[in-house]
Amino acid sequence: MYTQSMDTMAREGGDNAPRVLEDAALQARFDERIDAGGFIEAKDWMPQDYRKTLIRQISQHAHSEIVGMLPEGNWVTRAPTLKRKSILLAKIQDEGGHGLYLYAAAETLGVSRDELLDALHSGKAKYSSIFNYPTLNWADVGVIGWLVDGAAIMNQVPLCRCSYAPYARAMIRVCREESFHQRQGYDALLAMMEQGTDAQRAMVQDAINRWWWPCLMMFGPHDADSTHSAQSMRWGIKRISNDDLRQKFVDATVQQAQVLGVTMPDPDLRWNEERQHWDFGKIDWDEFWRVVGGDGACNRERLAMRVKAWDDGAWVREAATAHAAKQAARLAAAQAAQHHDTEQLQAA
Ligand code: FAQ
Repeated sequence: MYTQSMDTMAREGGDNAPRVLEDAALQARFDERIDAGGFIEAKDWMPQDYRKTLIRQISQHAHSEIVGMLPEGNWVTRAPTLKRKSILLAKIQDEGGHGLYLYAAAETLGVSRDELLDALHSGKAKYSSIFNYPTLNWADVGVIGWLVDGAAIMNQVPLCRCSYAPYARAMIRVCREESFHQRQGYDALLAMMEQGTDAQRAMVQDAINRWWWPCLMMFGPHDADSTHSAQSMRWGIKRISNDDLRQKFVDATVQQAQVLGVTMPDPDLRWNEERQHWDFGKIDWDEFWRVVGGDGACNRERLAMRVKAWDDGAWVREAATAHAAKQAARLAAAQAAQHHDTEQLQAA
């Protein structure tokens, strides 16, 4: 309080010089730490734009995790065996947990979970475009594990070295779990390809044909069209660019597709000896922006489901708040009684 009133007096008097000098010193210390590849903790000073960028990215990521539970949730009651059902349940539960770690990481930046969820429910906040596509058959669940979790890991491993330490720490745990998710997806597809019928093999190929391009879109627009990349890379929030991550994903995935015995729906996909990378075709960015803008196949359904889950859970939040208030009242009464006893003892 005292410091704040001193600040106000300085500004009212028009002498802002000490504050400006102090901010410049803090900024210099922040820049030095970032340039040295160091980490920023929640209590450290940080520029407002750095804080804003992190809140935006971490909350979009958190929303993606919990909206991402919905496409697979669609298949829990129809999983082909008990084993696959329990694996799927555990995976979906993990995604919910990732959302919680990420909301908690965003909260360390001074924003409340209610504000973040309100932005999601009102349609203001973005979440990953990939979760606005439908899951039409069981192979879609395997493909989500293999390709969607695969793309997520490719993007998230560098985030374990993000300059904002609470986000980086959350990502370490998330990546460990995502790598299990990817393997279970690949395993489910391998079972269909190696032990399945022709119809089941056709289902796998059909699912890959529908998910391949949307997965490439997950990495975001080309570097040249990416609003935030340059600054986020300078701040060490993003360590590898959208296009480089997309290329790494294609290079890793094409080989896995060959082992699986499937093809990618891209006539331009071919090995480039000179680049030592796989070349691939043009991404339909009109489709990407249409889906990001809210007009994908499932945008409305996904948002309606999240809002319903929030409304249905109101009684749990109300019960927990009432319980916490009762506990606090009991504690206050006990402390008051103890205080009263002490006073009486002292008076005696
Ligand atoms: N979808 O300037 P950039 C998962 C937006 S988790 C929707 O390049 P940035 C786990 C972007 O927000 C998947 N919007 O942006 C799982 C920005 O709009 P804004 C999520 C997108 O932030 C698996 C605008 O375009 N992962 O899958 C998308 O530097 C299975 C301009 O773009 C993360 O969130 C998109 N795909 O780079 C769960 C990882 N791409 O905010 C269940 C963390 C871009 O200005 C089942 N996030 N936009 O209005 C990131 O790494 C980055 O935020 C990027 C985008 C790379 C996604």
